[in-house]
Amino acid sequence: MVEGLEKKRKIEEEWSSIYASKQSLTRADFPPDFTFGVATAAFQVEGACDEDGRGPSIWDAFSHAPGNICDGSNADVAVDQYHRYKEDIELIAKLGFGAYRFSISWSRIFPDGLGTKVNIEGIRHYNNVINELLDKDIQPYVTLYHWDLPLNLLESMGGWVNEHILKYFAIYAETCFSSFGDRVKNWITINEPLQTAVNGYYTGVYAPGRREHSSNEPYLVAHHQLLAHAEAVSIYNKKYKDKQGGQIGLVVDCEWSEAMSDRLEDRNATTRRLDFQLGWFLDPIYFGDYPETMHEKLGDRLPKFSERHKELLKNSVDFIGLNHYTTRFVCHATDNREDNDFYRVQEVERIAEWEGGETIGEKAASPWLYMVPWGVWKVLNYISMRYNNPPVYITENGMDDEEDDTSPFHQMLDDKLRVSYYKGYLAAVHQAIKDGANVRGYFAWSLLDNFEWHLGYTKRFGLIYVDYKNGLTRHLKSSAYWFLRFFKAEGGKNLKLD
Ligand code: GBH
Repeated sequence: MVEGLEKKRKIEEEWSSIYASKQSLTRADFPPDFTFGVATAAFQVEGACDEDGRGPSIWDAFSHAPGNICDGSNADVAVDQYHRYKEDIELIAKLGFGAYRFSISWSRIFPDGLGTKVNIEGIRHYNNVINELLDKDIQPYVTLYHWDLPLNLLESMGGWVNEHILKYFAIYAETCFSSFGDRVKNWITINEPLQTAVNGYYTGVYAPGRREHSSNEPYLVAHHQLLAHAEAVSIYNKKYKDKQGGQIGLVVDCEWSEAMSDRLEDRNATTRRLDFQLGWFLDPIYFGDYPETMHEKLGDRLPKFSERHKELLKNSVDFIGLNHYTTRFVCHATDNREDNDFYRVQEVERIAEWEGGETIGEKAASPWLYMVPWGVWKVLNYISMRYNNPPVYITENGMDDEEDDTSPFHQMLDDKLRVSYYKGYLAAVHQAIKDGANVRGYFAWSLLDNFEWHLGYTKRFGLIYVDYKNGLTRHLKSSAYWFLRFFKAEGGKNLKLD
């Protein structure tokens, strides 16, 4: 038997007997105050790139530079949510979701990022969005930073590698709290700082596409994002929280890592892997420093926290937002086959496919995405165990289909694989709650097909299909109807289908 396969089959067997008992799961099986929402991010959906005083972001520059986006596209128009937000909110309401996670485009609020002059048009736009949501009884969950740094902050000072960015982020965050916090009760400072560090400054597949100083910049960029998060939270807690009565957290992304064998070195490698994803950001918040494993492997490359920073970071979240999509088996490896030094330094190898073709789960369209529902069950239990059961929202979960203009329309809308993904993953979340994990909410990624970063419009993550060839019209997929029924069983709201 090839290494790992026996273990995988054992886990699958255990999982399938749990799953068998959850076939008819509905919203009513989750706690009454559990939040169900859908998510997007400004750059991926808004478009209107130079309207109403918006300044350029690093993703505008990056996507316009030849070779960075695989289909040569950009997000100048994206799916035009800037103009169609009412229609989109209407759809969210119609499907029965009670929350919408979206992000604010920093350069709509401060076009050059510097925080000297607020762009009133930007404030007006998000006021409209927030008011429209509340009107429809949908709670806004607002991300302040989902990767679209004002371009000027990169060009004038190097963006996240420069400590001065903390000041500008603090001004921006406070402007949002004071402008919107009377109505927004759920704040997220930063989305997936790991990705900005690793893909922005290591592999270079995300903006700003840097690779040149990959032995230290990713760690600096992560460090400054953590501190910017903590400064923003401290402002919120001191000046706004009591008055406004909201909560604030950080969104991290984490695959589940399952040890390839019970050998100690594989188990240690798996811990290391989780430390380099999750512990990197959560250990400083809960324990006051980076994980020991990172210190061991990185030595001086890892920036240090001052005592003041440690204090600031400690317990700087009311909840953890978890973006989770997929899972890998992990083993110890010093002669790493991955062509990425980020994994070489960790001395881990990640496995999703075995010789002979067996995979860890069914494949989605993105090459990294395999459907492994039991992974979310395990990662939720891991977080609960390691960090003393903090409140967790799953802030993203979903899978993608390949854009295929040869498939008949009705086939693209009948996204059976996505339905089975959500059925499986929600059952696994349900099981984690049953085990005692403090899960408070769940957001599907994404409300609608959108600009999938370096993969352009070639991947479709939406519950709602966007017809790029016909005026960006929206069409519900089977998965959207599936959610509608999932809510309806409880006698949910806004159920009229037409
Ligand atoms: C999320 O990240 C993002 O928050 C969201 O904006 C995005 O649309 C969604 O994923 C779907 O991708 O191409 O091999 O370099 C999830 C974590 C990390 C998954 C980076 C994709 C790129 C791998 N992502 N990863 S690769």
